[in-house]
Amino acid sequence: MAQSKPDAQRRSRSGDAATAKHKQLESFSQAPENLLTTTQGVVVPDNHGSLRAGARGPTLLEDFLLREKLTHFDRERIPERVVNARGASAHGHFELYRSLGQYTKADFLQEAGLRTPVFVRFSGFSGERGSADTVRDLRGFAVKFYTREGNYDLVGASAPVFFIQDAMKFPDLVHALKPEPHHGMPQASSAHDTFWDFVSLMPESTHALMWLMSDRALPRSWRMMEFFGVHSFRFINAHGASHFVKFHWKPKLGRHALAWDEAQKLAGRDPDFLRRDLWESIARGHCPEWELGVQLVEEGKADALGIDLLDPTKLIPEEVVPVQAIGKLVLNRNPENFFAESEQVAFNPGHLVPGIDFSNDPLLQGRLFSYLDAQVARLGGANFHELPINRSLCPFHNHQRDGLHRIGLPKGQVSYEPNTLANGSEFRVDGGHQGFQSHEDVMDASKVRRRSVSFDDHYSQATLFWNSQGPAEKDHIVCAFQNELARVETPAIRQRVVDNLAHVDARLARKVAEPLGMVADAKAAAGRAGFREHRGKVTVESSPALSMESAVSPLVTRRVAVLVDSGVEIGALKIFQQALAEHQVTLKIVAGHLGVVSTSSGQQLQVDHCFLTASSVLFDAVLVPGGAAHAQALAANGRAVHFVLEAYRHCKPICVIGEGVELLRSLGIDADTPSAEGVLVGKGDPAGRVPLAQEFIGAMARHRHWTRSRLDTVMA
Ligand code: HDE
Repeated sequence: MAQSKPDAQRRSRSGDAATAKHKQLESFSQAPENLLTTTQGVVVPDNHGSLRAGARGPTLLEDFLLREKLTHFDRERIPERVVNARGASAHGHFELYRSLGQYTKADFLQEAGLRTPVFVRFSGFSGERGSADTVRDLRGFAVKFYTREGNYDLVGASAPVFFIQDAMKFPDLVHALKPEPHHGMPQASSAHDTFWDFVSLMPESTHALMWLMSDRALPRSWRMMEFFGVHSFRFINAHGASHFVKFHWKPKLGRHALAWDEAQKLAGRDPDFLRRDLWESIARGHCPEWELGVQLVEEGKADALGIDLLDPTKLIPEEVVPVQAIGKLVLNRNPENFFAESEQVAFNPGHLVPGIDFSNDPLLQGRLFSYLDAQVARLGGANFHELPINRSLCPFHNHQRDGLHRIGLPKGQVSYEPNTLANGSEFRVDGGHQGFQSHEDVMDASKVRRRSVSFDDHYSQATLFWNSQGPAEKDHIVCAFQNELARVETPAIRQRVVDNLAHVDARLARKVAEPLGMVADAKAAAGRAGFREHRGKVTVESSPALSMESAVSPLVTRRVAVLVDSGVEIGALKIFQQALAEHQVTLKIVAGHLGVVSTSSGQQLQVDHCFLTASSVLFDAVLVPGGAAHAQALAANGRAVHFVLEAYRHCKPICVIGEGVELLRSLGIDADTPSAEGVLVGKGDPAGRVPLAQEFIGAMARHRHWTRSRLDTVMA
């Protein structure tokens, strides 16, 4: 690449005297953009061929242009993250709604309206860097707040609970989940023997498994996901008083899932589906937003809750401790360089600011070691904090020095403390009351390698999650367990899982076991090591906040496919376009070919996508306008038929107008039966167009109509 102008200008300004050399550099900075140089700035005369002994002879070792290019290329890859390897990011800000001074002295949480710059990375837990976005997985949501007191990282996930209770088990969990070591399969999938072998022997994973098998693991968009801080942290106020705090990120666009069949097809159609969705929405100015919420528990009242706040397999039901919204996160700028920002960003739950502190959660405590260790290994040394994306925006000063890839230029003689040489008077830091003060926890305990008995309840919150799901969500969970276990080759592993499920809910276990040809036996699970009969205090029987089913939410950025062929009647289409534009919905015209199609009134309609590339899984809803010739042509087009059937099977809103109804009839879909919920038919008469468009908007606000029955009979 050519030397960038700002770099060259900076270099030219560094020499004070207006010497001949200075002039020469200035003129270099105006060199054409397409001038190619080596990394030393030497112009490359020809980038198409190496230096050879004769046009047909061997390449010469002295060709430093070739060697420099290949040497750099050979080192372009760095190790991917050992977990959460696949992800993408965005810049934005966090704006505080009201002062939290009562609870925490954190500077960025004091002043209502204060905006703190953030960088957020979304990720999938299990897949490698090149895996697909829409696989069934836990998702990561890591937020770096560039505060005035230093960087604060909130490194969270799409479930409020995790699979294990102690950091000691993390490598085992990850080894079991990742591709099996002998053949390196399967990629980005928990549906294999080693994963279920491990979790079936670790009943503490049951609650997190319920989340992984639920719709939460198949997001329609990262922008439509709820995220959590998982562990209990502490807020510490200016007087040293402590509250336990659990963090929640609530999406403004609501929480929505893909159908399982759709997620699998999308992994092939567009493996970048989620990162593309984020990128495109920000590029179009639809900036995703989340509210940050906190559940606060006074330190002295934690025991009365009956839920051990140090156990990361437990949540606090929102109905027991309400979530208070404290501010909003807005993502409004795409990164400029994927590697420099998304790949090199280094998150660490140990990046804290004064006023926020850890709890003794043994999983969190292990993370405090692991992240820094991982960054040093991945980013090649101790100076990764100097990379632009990791640098704090507030000034920092210490006496760390040297190391691989030192970028800064620390000046002066002094790199130790205390000293008098730096500015002539003594500089000493000892035991002051400024800066980060760890919460003064009273400790008087024996050194033990043992878990608290309060961690023994492995099932009651898995049952709470199950009880809180709607009927369709329960069906999806059952199907997910069936699907995963049907791929497990060892019958004894399948049996252990269904036996464990019998402790969550007898009906769930029975339904999962049926197609596997098994009978769930709760007593068998009870006899195994790791099983504990202990059930904690039941705080609530069901928590509506855990269900996503009844969510009605804004339509902003949803995508509608309009299927057309020659002779399409566009009177109604125009009304729909207007109505949907008010909700910032994107309409795309899909036809048998690109270019234009002729409408029934002889106009030319521009086509956005043809059936070769447009699949129903890339859209949220389908609209088929009227027009006799157009409807007949679509009904005879296998790809159009498949498009509608698939959208029906994935429970998406479908609206057909006028003769378009022929298409539905030919597919055997009767819009009048209750089972065809979300399928709308309009006559196409001018008076009915506006109400029909509104009805369609209402159906889209529901996102999916999961209650459609007998979906397995649909041929798509
Ligand atoms: Fe992580 N985790 N983790 N983790 N984690 C990493 O950090 C680790 C855990 C999470 O976008 C690694 O830089 C241990 C829980 C996210 O860059 C690594 C334990 C939660 C990301 C690591 C956990 C997370 C990571 C991989 C158990 C949900 C991606 C390379 C003690 C709250 C951050 C790296 C990004 C990444 C270790 C458990 C979330 C190896 C040892 C629980 C979102 O350091």
